[in-house]
Amino acid sequence: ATAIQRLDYTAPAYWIDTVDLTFDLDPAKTRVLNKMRLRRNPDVPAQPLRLHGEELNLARVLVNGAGTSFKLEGSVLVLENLPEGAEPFDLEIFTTCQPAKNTQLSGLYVSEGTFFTQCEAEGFRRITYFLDRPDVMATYSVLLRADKAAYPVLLSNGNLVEHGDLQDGRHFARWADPHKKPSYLFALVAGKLVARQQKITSRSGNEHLLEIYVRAGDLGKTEHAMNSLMASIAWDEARFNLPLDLERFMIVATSDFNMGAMENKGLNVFNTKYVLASQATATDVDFANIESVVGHEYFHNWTGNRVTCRDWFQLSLKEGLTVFRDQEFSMDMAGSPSARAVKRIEDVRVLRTVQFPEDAGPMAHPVRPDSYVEINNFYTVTIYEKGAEVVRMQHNLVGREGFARGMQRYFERHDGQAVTCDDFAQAMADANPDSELSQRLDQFKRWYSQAGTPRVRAEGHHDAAAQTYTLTLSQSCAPTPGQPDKLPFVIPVALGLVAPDGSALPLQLQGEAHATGTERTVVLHEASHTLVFTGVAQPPVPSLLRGFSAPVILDCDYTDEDLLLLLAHDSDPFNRWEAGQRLLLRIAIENIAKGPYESRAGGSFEQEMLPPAVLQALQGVLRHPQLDAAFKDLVLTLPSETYIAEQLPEVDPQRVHAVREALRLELATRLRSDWEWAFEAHQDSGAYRPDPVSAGRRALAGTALSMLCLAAQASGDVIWPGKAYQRFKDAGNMTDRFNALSALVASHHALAQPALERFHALFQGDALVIDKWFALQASRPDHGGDVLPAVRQLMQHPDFSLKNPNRARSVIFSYCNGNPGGFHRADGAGYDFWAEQVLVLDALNPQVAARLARSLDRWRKLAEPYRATAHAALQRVAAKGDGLSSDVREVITRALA
Ligand code: HT7
Ligand code: ZN
Repeated sequence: ATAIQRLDYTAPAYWIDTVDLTFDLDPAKTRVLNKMRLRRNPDVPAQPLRLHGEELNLARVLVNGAGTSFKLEGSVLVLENLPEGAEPFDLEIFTTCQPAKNTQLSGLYVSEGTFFTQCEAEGFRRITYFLDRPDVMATYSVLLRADKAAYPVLLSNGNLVEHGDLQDGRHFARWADPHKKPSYLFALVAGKLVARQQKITSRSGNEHLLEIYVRAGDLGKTEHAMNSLMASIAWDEARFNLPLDLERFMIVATSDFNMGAMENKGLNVFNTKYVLASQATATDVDFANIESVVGHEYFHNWTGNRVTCRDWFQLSLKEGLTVFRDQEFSMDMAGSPSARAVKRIEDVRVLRTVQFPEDAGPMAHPVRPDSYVEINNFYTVTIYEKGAEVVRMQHNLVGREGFARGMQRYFERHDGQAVTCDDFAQAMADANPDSELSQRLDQFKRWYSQAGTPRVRAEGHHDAAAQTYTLTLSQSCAPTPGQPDKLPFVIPVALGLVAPDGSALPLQLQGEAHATGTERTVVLHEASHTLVFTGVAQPPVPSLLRGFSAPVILDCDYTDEDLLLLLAHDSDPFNRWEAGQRLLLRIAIENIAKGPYESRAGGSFEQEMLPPAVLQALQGVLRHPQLDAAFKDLVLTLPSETYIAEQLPEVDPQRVHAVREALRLELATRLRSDWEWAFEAHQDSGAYRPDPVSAGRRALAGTALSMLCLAAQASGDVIWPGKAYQRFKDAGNMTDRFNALSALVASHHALAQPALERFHALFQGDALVIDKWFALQASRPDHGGDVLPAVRQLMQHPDFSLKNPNRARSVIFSYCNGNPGGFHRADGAGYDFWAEQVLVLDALNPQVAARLARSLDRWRKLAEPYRATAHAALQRVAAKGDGLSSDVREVITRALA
């Protein structure tokens, strides 16, 4: 397959104004009659109509009711003899497809006896021939016909206009969507489902019907999703003045889904994982994810659906903006400043452990990519998470009110259109003409066009005599594929200065009449810039990039004492956490460098790694009377193996694993009585609520239990594993139960096995809980290479299926992506397993296979023998050549380039 280039964009040669679809639904052979009204695009030279299609059987093509000549060029239907001139004409296409055989889960497919569609990005062409591109927006009406007993519920986008019975036990429903939309937002669902319904009146007085459709036994698990939907609707109206524009808004849950959820207009389809929750079956993290994903898909109703993307290179226009909106929603829902900070830390953690490596690897691409082979490969953390950071920087440069004005300008200009990332930034700048964004818009837009994570180097110098503090900030960005040289970015750096006593210094730059505040944002736009602060009597510690004000790597030669000061006193909670992480990271890296690790592995590090001052500081945080439990939990969690590895020039994954495990053990044993206190002090007796404060308390209690089981395993103590087992048995909610089970499994205690068996027996038949059961075992800390055989064993379990993406992810992805210590084996067996699974999955579901194919993106960073065996595994997959999907081929080709 050839690469598609962003700069090759041309407007479509035809517009499609209306689409009238009739489906005769049958799993083996579904008939699709597609009647369209088209017209030539007068702005484009006359040319044949070329319609996309994939795996369709074409039966008939009529133009204005009469037969016409056509040809098939590969999968493209070409019509040359179309009416000339500007008059609209009718095109009727009759095709059939085979939903039951569709294991790719793109287009029309069957899941547990119910029909679903997934059309983003290019799935509509698997349903009918079409101009399957986001800038072709049409008005749809849909007639669904199916057997009534097997498919009692028939849904599509918009409003139900007619329904009734047909002969032979069949029935029909006709839906009309009042809004124009691109084909990727089309959806239908047909099956045996039940709905939780909720009527609401919006702030503007309009009435709406909200519905969440699930399988019959799951209705009791939809309350949280419905509450999240109502909260999302209220939030978007209150914060951005964006109301629900539909009489009816539906969510349908399916257990077979390639991603998290899909924002089809008025008919969102969700992975069950992001809908179903009860206190007995879902953890606090699940509850939070549901709120955020329900919000995300709902917010797409404006950012993505009302204003969509001109082409798929602009994907971040909707995804980056909508992630920013869902992050803000979750923060607003969380309430307190401290809970907001916790959410920010969690989001940044994802960005830095997943997106930064992507931006430094073979799949690095700009937020607005320049080319792709398979668009499905570009639903990446760069498009989503870095894209959200780029929107966040705009938000911070124009302020909260200014951002709301920019959004308003964006919708005034572009409602009903398919536009570009540039259009968004332009609206934001135009609505804020005096802002730094507006003044440096062209340079700011480099965030969209240049890949790679910029590094900011900070160097400070205190002049005691002059009472000045000079801070020089310089930026650079390493080459990425196809982009050897980078121009400077616009980098907002939020900063403050912390005095040796921990107080925040008033900030006054040379030339300013007086000090203003203790925090400000300086905008670094040159390669290097120097700031001189005056009135600084004693050497301060700079607190830089507060709240992670830009997606960059900050290099600053902090001493341990500097970091301890920030950890204890920084008024910015993000940087307080960051200081602790820097200290722990430094300790891990020093010890990784010490080697040889063989003699020190398995927790038998002779010398203590944590200096007393660091241990004391961590203890201080843990015991702090004011700090929130969720924040404490984040501070006391070591940087992940992946994050540590990313900081090293060359990675020996086993050494990273051994050092981190040993550090965890040390933290467990040396703070043992503090963990005991933390566990006891964070027990909740009241009714279960998944709010951030109670969830934080459960998280800290869970970490404490885990630490206590770890310490017990080393000392031979039986009390804490016993307590963990008891808690596992008696817990009143899944969070506590699963934390207890994880503590036993991670500490390799003998009680882990009976607990796992009991857990499986208790939740047999609940797919989402059984996914957790699989994932926990596949991601448990490796001891002497014991995880891979366990993973192979798990794949023999009767509950395992490769066809179900959630289940495949719970075992294979949990191992290959979520368990570096288990996966990166010196004998290369983890990589052999990976290659095997990529190839098997590719035959079933290329989208899921291509995601798995990304596990070895960073193979070039590995030390020997890992590097050579990883390389060989990649070559083994590549050797399949044309037998690979274009999805997997693109990922592997880039990795080997
Ligand atoms: N816009 C959607 C992205 C998506 C997707 C969802 C489900 C299955 C396949 C998919 N391909 C692309 C989801 C979102 O970002 O909201
Ligand atoms: Zn999205």
